Amino acid sequence: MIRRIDALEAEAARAFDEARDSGALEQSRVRWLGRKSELTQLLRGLKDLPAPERAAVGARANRTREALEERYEAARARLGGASPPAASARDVTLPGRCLPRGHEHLISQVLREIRTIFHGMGFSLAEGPQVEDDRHNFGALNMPEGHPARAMTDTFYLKPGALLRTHTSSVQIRVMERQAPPVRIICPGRVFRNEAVDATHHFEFHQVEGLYVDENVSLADLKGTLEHFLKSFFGPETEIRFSPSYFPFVEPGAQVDIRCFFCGGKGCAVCGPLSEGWLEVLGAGMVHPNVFRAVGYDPERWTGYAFGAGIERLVMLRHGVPDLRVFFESDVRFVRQF
Ligand code: FA5
Repeated sequence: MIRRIDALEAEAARAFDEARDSGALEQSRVRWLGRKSELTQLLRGLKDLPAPERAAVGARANRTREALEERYEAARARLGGASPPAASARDVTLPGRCLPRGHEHLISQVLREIRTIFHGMGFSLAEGPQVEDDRHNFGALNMPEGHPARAMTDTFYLKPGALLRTHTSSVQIRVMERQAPPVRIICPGRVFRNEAVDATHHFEFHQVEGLYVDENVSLADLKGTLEHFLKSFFGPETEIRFSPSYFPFVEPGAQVDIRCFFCGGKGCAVCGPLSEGWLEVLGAGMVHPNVFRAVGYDPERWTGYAFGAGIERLVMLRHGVPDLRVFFESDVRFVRQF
C-alpha cells in the first residue's frame, strides 16, 4: 500500500507541475485531492486496517496529502489563478436577486384614498355584513314588501330572508339602529346584483355610502360635501351637476354628474349622445322621514343626507379604464400598471 501511495504522489505531482492553465490544474486537484480521489478514499479506509499497518500507512498518506497540497499551491501561484471557492464562500460583489413584490390593488388604493378625503371632513368608518336581511337592505329603507323600487336591482337570495346586499345603504340602517345622532359615517364595501355583465356592469362591485345626521342638515351641506369630495378625487377643475332623481330612501333625491373627461362635454361614446357630455357618478339626497322612523329617530328633530357612489365607475373615469371587468380578472398586466 505504501508503494501505491508513492506512485500516486509521483503521478499527482507531475499532473500539478505540468498543468498548462488553471482549468487543467483544477481538474487535477479534483482528481488527486478531491473528495472522491484515491488518496481521500484511502485515508477514509484507514480505520479498517490492522493497527500496526494503520499507523504506518496513515503517516505516509498524510505526508503525501501535505506534499501534494503544497505542490498544488505552487502550481496555482505559477498560473496566477484564484483558489477554488470554499463551499460556504459568498461573492458579496454580485448584484442581489430581486424578489417580486406585490402591491395593493387599484380598487383598494382608491378606497383608502376616499377614506382619507372623508376623514378630513370628520366622517368615520362603518362596516356591515355582505349577507343581509330584508329589513336592512329594503324594508327600513322605505321599500316595504311589494314596493316597485325593489325591482330596480335584481337580488341574489341565499334563502328566504337572507340575501347578498345590493347596496351599502344597508349599513346606514345598522349604524342608526345602534347609535344616537349625530352620525357622520362613510361605509365602503362590496355589493352584489344579479345583473348581466358588460363593460360598465358587474354582478359584484364596490360602493361607498355616506350618511350625515344632525340638527339642521341641509341640501347645501350635501352639495358642499360632494363637491369637495369630487374635486379632491377628480381634480379642482372638475365641473359638477346635480339633477333630480328618485331613490325611495331619500327625499328629495339627486343624481350627481361630472363633465365628461373624454370629450370635454361635447358628447361621446363614453358619456353617450343623450348625456350631452355629463357622466353620472353617484346618487344622493336628504334622508326620508320614513327611514328615520324605522330606526327610531325623531324626523321632526333630525335631518340628514346620504349618498352612494360606485367605486369601479369612479376609477374607470379617473384612470380611463374602458371596461370594469378588468378589476375582477386578476390579470397582472393590468394590476401592475397602478
Ligand atoms: C344605489 O345603490 C343607492 N343605494 C345609492 C344612494 C345612496 C342613493 C344614498 C341615495 C342615497 P344605484 O343603484 O344608482 O344607487 O347605484 C349607485 C352606483 O353604483 C351607481 O351610480 C354606479 O356607479 C354603481 N353601480 C350600479 N350598478 C352597478 C353595476 N352593476 N356594476 C358596477 N357599478 C354599478
